[in-house]
Amino acid sequence: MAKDRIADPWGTRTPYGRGEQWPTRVDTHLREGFAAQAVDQWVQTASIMHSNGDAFDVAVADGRMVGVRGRAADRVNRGRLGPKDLFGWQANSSPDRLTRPLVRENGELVPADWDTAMERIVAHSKYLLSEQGPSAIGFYTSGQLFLEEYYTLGVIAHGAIGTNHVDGNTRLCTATAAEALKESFACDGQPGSYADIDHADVIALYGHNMAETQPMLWARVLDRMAGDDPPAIVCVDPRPTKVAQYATVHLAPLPGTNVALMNGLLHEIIGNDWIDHDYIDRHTVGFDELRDRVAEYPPEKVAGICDVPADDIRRAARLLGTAEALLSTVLQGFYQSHQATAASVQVNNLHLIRGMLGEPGCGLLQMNGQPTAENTRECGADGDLAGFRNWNNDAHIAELAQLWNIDVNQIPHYAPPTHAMQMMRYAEQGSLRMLWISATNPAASLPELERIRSILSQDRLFVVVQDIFPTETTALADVVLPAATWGEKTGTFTNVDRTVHLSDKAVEPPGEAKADLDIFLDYARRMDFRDRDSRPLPPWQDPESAFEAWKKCSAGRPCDYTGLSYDKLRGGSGIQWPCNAEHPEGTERLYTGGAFFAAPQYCESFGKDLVTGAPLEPTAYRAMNPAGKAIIKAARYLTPHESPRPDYPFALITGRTLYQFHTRTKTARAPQLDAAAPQVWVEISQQDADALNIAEGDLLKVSSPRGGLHAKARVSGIRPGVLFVPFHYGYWDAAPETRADHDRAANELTLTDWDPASKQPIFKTAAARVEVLTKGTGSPAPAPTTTASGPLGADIPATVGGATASATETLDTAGERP
Ligand SMILES: Nc1nc2c(c(=O)[nH]1)N[C@H]1C(S)=C(S)[C@@H](COP(=O)(O)OP(=O)(O)OC[C@H]3O[C@@H](n4cnc5c(=O)[nH]c(N)nc54)[C@H](O)[C@@H]3O)O[C@H]1N2
Ligand SMILES: Nc1nc2c(c(=O)[nH]1)N[C@H]1C(S)=C(S)[C@@H](COP(=O)(O)OP(=O)(O)OC[C@H]3O[C@@H](n4cnc5c(=O)[nH]c(N)nc54)[C@H](O)[C@@H]3O)O[C@H]1N2
Ligand SMILES: [Mo]
Repeated sequence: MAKDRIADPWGTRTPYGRGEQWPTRVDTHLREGFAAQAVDQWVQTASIMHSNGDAFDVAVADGRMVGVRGRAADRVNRGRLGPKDLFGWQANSSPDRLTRPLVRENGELVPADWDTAMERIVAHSKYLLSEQGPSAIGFYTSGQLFLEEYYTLGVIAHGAIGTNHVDGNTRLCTATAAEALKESFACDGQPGSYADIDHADVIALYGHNMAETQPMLWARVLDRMAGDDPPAIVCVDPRPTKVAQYATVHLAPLPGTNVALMNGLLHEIIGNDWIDHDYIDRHTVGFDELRDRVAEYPPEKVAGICDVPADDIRRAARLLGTAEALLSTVLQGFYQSHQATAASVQVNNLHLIRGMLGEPGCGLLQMNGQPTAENTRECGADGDLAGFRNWNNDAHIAELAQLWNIDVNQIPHYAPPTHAMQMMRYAEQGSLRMLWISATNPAASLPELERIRSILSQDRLFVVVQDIFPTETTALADVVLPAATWGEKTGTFTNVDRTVHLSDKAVEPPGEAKADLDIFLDYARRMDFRDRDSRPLPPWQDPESAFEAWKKCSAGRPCDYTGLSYDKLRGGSGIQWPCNAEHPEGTERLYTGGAFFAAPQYCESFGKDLVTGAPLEPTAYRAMNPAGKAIIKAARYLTPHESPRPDYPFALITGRTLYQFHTRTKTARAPQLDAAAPQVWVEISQQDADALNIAEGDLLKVSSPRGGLHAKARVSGIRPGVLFVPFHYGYWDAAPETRADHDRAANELTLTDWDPASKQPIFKTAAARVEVLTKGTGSPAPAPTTTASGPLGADIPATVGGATASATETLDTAGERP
């Protein structure tokens, strides 16, 4: 059957009952007028526009992409595709791709050949290494490249150059997921499985708008809701998301109060003795401190802090406390909010005290956001070392030195790796002199853009930007390198629930664009990096040899890939790590039976103080947790650093809409997606709109102490006192004469502040005000009606896609019900 998948992003229901298998539904979209018989080849891949890992095949005809079809055999999506995957691939063949390197001459970026561009980078690197040493050079990468590329970059940066300044935009994204896992389990790595949705009787989503950001995972939840014995849903979000609309209990706390809320829930769960004493005794340390801490947070007190009814807290706690199989997911409403790590750790605590880990339905998903964020972390291309190795454990550094065949002192491990916000600070102060940015657009996505623009445009900072399109950031570069992307190169990546997918090359890249892997390797060869035996470093030359090298690095570590190969990943489903001789078909859940990766000599991290971020010393960790159990860490609620006040009376939050991806370099180039949400807007509650005489569609100025933007008002069901602005809209697609106005991007408003433990910037807690610029613009806000931004007024035309947004759905007849 055919369906307008802009109008209905989630598609047709395939209901199933608790403990049953999720039926398949194969979604296909081909270019308008194109017949499936005319497809030459279907090439295997997975989604690159969210962390879910939805698997599909790209249709190729005459050497061009012409459509997509979900892979029924895959454990993640069983054939389903969301709107970004159905339509987003069109961006690849957009005529304005970067096809030649650019270098800055007399202030202007001009086309150059690869030799010229690369030799500039090499000359600059050599000069800085001899004048100042490795710490003059920094790398800022992504959560959207492939595993092979991160591992290569990590070896070049940590091993060959020896700089500690390596991070990914994962710092903005899932640094808190990683840190929360390290605090509780002393190691990164997602405990849960998506199949836990099939078994859970309660599903709790904390600051996670799954309906819009992992729509096919949400389709799985919707299918459970439509089947026998549906789960209860707990939603914690200040906005009326689709998740909230389906929730049994929706808690809408004031932004930045998550720790208070979590402590209130834990207060009830412990107070009612809904806890597993035996599990706590056998498998955890630190419970007493938690019990004493949360005793200070009775529901009435928490209700006052969060502005949530005390009875709702009790109802939610009862659901969480009495669930037989509880699945929890956590995302940016926690990770990018005040006290990010402390709040996320409380969700881990809830699972630990209820003994709900490692069994069907008892899932804990500290979600990733980006498609390959997991790989940035495990390969050591962010502020971590390859294979979840511990920078504070000399034996782990020695292992890496041996793997890479270099001197142990070449690998920086005198301090925790530098985080992205600190790298920007070093660049601002002048000690960082070269920044190589790959597959991220910081001049739109980092907080406080006026500051970021001034840092990146300094003369003394040499900026290399490796992208596929011209962006706000390429505009500030000294050298721009045109990359080949997903579909034009081969590699692997790993989703939230540790499922590894292979993505094969389907078509040739445009012009002279080169795969990121080839660019990094070309740099290494031109720099003539060598190991101890004078062999080229890194020694591999293509994706598969890089993957084979990574397998060796991962051997014996929690993220063990040794049982995987390109061949094994071709044809069937993705496979979950660890995959090795012991678990040849992968591992569904971690931590079954309370077996953790937390032993002092094995663990990735000794943890940090949640308030100051100070790393724990190895001896202190050993004393606290000699047997390698899970660690229960309590936290006190602290007031946000920037709270609403008379001149900025609103709490400002920023985030996503279903149809757009990040800074829109891809989704703005897919007509169906662009049209569904073409411009920025601001969501405001009816109560606040009435008080300020604001109506739907009025043009507002939204300001914070850092800057302002212009956006039409969407009067929505958002809780009073809170404004929401999507962060997708920057300047690259604005009319050239208006680009310098800097009046569209949410990050003009956000502040330079980060969580003490994870160092993740705080995009979701700031103060703001609104003024009316134009009353009655004659049209509503350009916000979707199908999502959290749905209007309160009934007379607003619904978001639809029309004929070009049609996809076919082939239902598994066994799964179809009357
Ligand atoms: N359509 C789409 N999907 C995507 C992406 C995309 O750009 N577009 N990006 C991908 C990436 S990289 C990521 S990281 C994920 C992000 O996925 P999500 O985290 O689901 O998305 P966000 O919209 O950033 O934030 C989620 C919710 O947090 C709520 N929130 C804000 N402040 C608070 C708070 O203080 N407390 C609580 N409890 N909630 C709060 C917001 O109202 C919002 O609904 O999505 C991935 N999927
Ligand atoms: N205010 C606010 N700001 C936020 C957030 C928020 O919720 N609110 N969320 C944060 C989060 S979670 C994230 S993940 C970040 C995302 O922030 P960014 O990473 O800056 O966003 P993208 O638009 O995904 O940028 C990726 C860039 O890589 C390019 N690219 C795509 N594929 C390839 C490739 O294969 N090779 C190369 N070399 N380049 C490629 C794209 O064209 C694009 O320019 O934003 C963060 N910023
Ligand atoms: Mo993200």
